[in-house]
Amino acid sequence: MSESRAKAMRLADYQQPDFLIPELSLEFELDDHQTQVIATSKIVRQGDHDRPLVLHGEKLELTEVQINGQAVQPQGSDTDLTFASVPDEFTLRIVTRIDPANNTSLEGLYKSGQAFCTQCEAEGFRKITYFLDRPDVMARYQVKITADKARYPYLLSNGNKVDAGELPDGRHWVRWDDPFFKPSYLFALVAGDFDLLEDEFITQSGRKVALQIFVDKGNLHRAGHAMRSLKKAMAWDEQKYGLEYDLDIYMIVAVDFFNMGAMENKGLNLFNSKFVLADAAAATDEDYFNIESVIAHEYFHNWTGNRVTCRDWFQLSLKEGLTVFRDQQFSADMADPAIVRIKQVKVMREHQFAEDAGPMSHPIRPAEVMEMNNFYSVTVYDKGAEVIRMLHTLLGEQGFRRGMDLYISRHDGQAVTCDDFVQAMQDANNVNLELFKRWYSQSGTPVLSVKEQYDQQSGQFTVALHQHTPPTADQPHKQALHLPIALEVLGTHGSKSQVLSLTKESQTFPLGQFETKPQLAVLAGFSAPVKLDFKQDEQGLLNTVLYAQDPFLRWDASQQLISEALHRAAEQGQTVLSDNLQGLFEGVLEFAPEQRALAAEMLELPSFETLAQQRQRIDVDALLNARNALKRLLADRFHPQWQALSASSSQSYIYEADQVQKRRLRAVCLGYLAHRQDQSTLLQSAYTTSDNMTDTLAVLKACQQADHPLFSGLMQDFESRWQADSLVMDKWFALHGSHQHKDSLAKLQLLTSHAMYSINNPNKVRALIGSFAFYNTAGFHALDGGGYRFVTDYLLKLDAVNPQVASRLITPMLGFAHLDDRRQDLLTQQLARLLDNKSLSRDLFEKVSKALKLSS
Ligand code: B3K
Ligand code: ZN
Repeated sequence: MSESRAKAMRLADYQQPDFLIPELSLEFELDDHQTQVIATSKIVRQGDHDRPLVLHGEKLELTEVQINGQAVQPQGSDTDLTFASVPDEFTLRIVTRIDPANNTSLEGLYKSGQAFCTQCEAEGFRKITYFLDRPDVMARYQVKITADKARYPYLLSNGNKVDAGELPDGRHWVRWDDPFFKPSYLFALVAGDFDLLEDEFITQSGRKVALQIFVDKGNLHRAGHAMRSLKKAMAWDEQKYGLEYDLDIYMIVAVDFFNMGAMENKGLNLFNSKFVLADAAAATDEDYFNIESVIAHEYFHNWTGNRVTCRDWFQLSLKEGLTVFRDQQFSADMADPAIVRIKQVKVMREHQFAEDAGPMSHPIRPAEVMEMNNFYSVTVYDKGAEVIRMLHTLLGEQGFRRGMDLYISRHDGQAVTCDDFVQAMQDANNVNLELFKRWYSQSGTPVLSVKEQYDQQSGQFTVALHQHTPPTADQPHKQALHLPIALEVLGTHGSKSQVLSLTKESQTFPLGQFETKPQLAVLAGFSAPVKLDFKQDEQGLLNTVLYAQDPFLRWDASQQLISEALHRAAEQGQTVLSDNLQGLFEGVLEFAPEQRALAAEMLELPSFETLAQQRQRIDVDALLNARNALKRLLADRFHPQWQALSASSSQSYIYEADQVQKRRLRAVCLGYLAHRQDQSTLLQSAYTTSDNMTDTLAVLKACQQADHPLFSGLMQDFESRWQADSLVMDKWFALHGSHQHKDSLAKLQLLTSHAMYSINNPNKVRALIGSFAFYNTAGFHALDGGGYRFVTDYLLKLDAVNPQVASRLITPMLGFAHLDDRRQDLLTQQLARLLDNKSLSRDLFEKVSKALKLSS
């Protein structure tokens, strides 16, 4: 990689664009290897300067350039095109050729199966034509697409279809006009042959919007849930935020080759088919949930992202943090809010805390970026959403809405910054959020220490809070943050909830007078993204589990109790079922039939990844052993209860709350039962009688995790049944990838040549290799270094095909400070091998170089 490509961009260096491009006309003549793009734009100099015009462009073959109709010869490089001197206002015509069929990076214009499609965020538009490919340059787009009519009956782009025609040679063309100014990252084009699901939505002001979902031929019956989700999201945004859809048509296209979940292009969303297609036989409850949430997320971007967009990519959390928060609110309204919250907190603890603790640690508004695609991170998205949630907690529901209204009305049609957002919240509520803004520039996970004090004589109960953020790879010094701390005080006469506002390093708060020392439970609803350091005895935690009002607090207390027991067992090399732990499971099992969903969450042991984030150093083998041993002990001790609660229901599958809760609890129970040798009949029959993917997968997962002898037979049966279904086979690949078994690496090797596997398809790579690296703890961290070596070998191949996917897959190799010296050495050696590769992508280079610096 050349030196220039390794340079980082800094937020502090931001400058307004020297030129604007208010109008752009694009003409595409589609061809697998020789697509011609004619871009005609109106360019206007900004301000009084004579600087050159420098357009971005990558992997383009330039065939013609004209300024105001006159041919010119700009200076080209690998990454840009420079026009030394240009008029103040002019028309630029650029003709380029591109090769979509060989574009395996899935960025720019590429082919997914037989269809043409695009992905431009963040900086992919420059692979389509030379342009000012930055979000603060917004244009009105007119697009004409020409292609063979038989192979590509649908030719789609943003906005409204305004004209169409046929050519004598079997080709046809369509013209699209998007009336809204937009940055280039929101441009989209699709051409292909699809099945089409159509519906409509009447907005609150009475406008009719045509809704269209395009799916691969034969998949129409799987698009209904996505359509229902879209309509729910449209109605919810009107009701919750008064935000109405603005175009006459909203299109969604599902494709099989996609780097991420989905993309919010104006009026023409592109989706990974995994987040569109669902039917009972092939999709799980979790798939149904995710589809609803991703469809909503992309829809919500129409206002938070598209109408009000980002000034520069450092501000990505402006749209992503806010839109994740909005989709979280939506999901909480559609399902059980406590369960939805628990799911989000697990993501924070398993993945975001790990990112903060590793070499890629960055604030939600990064200060320095080498490859923007590396910053579509759990920090920018999920911690970004936590920051918005804290604002919501501090301002209250109505205050937050006032802030949103002002933000939207003040900035509609603009490209703005995170500061603009906080300013709107501040102005609408007459509060000072200066200190709060630190969340945008400070990385790291704060540790909140809690000390309670009870004065026997006066009955006064107080709490002393102290915050401390340990240094991170990117920032050695940290400052105090503004933290909303929601807590519950459980006295003999019920419980009292309140939110404390911690603005200093240490503060003491009086909590009232009590006859006897009450029970304190801190961080209700996970009111701030922090680690909690609150030494409580097991009896106190048990009380919280049983008596707190907030279901999140109850779950969290159960997880703390179990986590501590597991760490103790790992340290002592011996796992026992203590009285308190038994008491916990007895208590939860008692209310499990009434509160199924919450009980299921409590009965499940904390994941290895969550446990790993709770200690500075972990012993991988000891912790894994302790977790498995506890599972076996619990399997035996509560055997009759697991059996009773795992009885299957006779209802046929529908995706609705009551059924979802039953299936979830049943899956947890099967997970324990599979650890006993006498349950083969029950497991086999649960597999055979299942009429839906949720129950089927529950059996497979249970057998996989317990390494049950039934596993391989069931997997063979599953494969023969589903071998033609690409999305279902991803589940099968993932089960193999994460199967902790002595032969797992050999199996993995074999599966990379399976007929349904392809290194070019990100879903396959994530399913097989991703689930090995992220979740096959024993295999990935094997002490002979085989797991690390395998992933590194694979990354070297994958990086040449698709750097974005490679860069996501490397995550588990980066944060190793908490591993033992031997594993740290092994990982360092493999990272050094990657760095030795001179053609390593900028994506991987940024991560690997940071990781190696950290460890030295
Ligand atoms: N905005 C897109 C993500 C684009 C990723 C670019 N590497 C999806 C979303 O967050 O809605
Ligand atoms: Zn998004």
